Amino acid sequence: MSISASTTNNLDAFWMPFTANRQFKQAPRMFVGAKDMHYTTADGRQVLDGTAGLWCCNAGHSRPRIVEAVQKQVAELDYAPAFQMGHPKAFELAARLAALLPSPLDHVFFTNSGSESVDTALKIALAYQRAIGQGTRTRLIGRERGYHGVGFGGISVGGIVNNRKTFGTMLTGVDHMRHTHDPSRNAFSRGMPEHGAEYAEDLIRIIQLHDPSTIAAVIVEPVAGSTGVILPPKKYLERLRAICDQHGILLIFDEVITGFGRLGSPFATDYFGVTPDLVTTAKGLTSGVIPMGAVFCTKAIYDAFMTGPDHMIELFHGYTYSAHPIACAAALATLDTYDEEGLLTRAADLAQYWEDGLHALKDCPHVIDIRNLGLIGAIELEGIAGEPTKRAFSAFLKAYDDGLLIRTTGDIIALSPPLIISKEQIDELFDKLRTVLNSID
Ligand code: PXG
Repeated sequence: MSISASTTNNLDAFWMPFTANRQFKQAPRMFVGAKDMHYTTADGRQVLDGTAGLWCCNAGHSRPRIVEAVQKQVAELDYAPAFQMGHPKAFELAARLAALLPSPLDHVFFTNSGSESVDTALKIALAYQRAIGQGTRTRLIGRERGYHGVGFGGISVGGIVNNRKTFGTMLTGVDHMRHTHDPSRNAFSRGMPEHGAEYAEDLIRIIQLHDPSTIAAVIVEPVAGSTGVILPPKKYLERLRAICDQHGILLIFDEVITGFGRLGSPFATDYFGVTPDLVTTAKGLTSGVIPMGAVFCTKAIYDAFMTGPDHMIELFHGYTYSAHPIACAAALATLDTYDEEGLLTRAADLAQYWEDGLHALKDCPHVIDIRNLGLIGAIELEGIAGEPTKRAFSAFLKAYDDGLLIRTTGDIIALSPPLIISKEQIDELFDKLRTVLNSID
């Protein structure tokens, strides 16, 4: 494909999300194709995908089964009303997903993104507490440095300063636990950090401040991604679960990035052996091909709503595109691909190899911490004095020039390749990254 066919000479109109628009428009980076582990750039280069797009293309790119399913579905049933009507694939997908999650997480509410999944889970939590006669429980608790998407619900419980500070007061009645990042004790940990289970006790402080009777739910990412990869200390999530149980508080795991095989188990709830009351997902559900999200809840939560006259709507919530037929077809074909290729557990087989390759970068210039779990990696660089984010962004630009896609947030490089990556490609990824780290200022 020629550059002129795939780019435009007017880049002005598109206000790009989470992007340095002026910098980008001076030197655009355009992808025009993707296959398996690689993107193709507008100038015809192959770029190794070190980030599964944005943590979403877990099955790799343009996988035949998914492509075919989407093509077929759009010609067969393009859209069906989501309210008071159904279509078979929505029920088939919900049943397959419910079987994939550990019991009792056996009901599914469909959305179109991680942000919508978060809003949905928070609303279900509030409405559930009211439905069981606990209507005083209106507070929502998140965590510092948490990322739960960009809706007002998500930024309210989220804890990333730049995502919040310009958007007013957001939801009221929200509080935040402290984050679990502790480089003084845990730097260069391999896998889960040893120290910090006691940070869960911060929830007790918040409960004592507000009284448990005012708190509906706690939401955390089991592994925090967007903030630059923060892993849960050993025993931390178990302790959060126990505190929530003790005080009648619902626990929500935001599995938008950990869901669908990222850690080597289908979900983080399997990996950590801690079962929340609600799970939010998106991204890997369709391997990024069609926007879709899903919220899982326990039977107890679902059943609490199934009261009153049969003809009454039980939950006044939903989206025009909830369980969109094309998204359902993409998700079903994605689950087939995951099954056929064992992708939901493949990261477990690669995790040690990945960890060894990643931690071998410890001696590169500027590296102050390395973190990993499953097929997630993070390399924290020392920021340039007075110019935060600049060093990591230089690494991003250099990596792109060298044929590797990485993500950066602050001065942290985050890696989350498609789950189909080979050992040779893991070697290639870290070789390229070593060259990048050795060449930036
Ligand atoms: N929750 C979590 C835990 C996420 O990671 C969302 C919610 C929101 O999802 P949507 O689909 O509304 O974007 C996310 C999204 C990155 C990066 O590079 C991470 C996300 C999105 C874009 C980039 O860290 N996570």
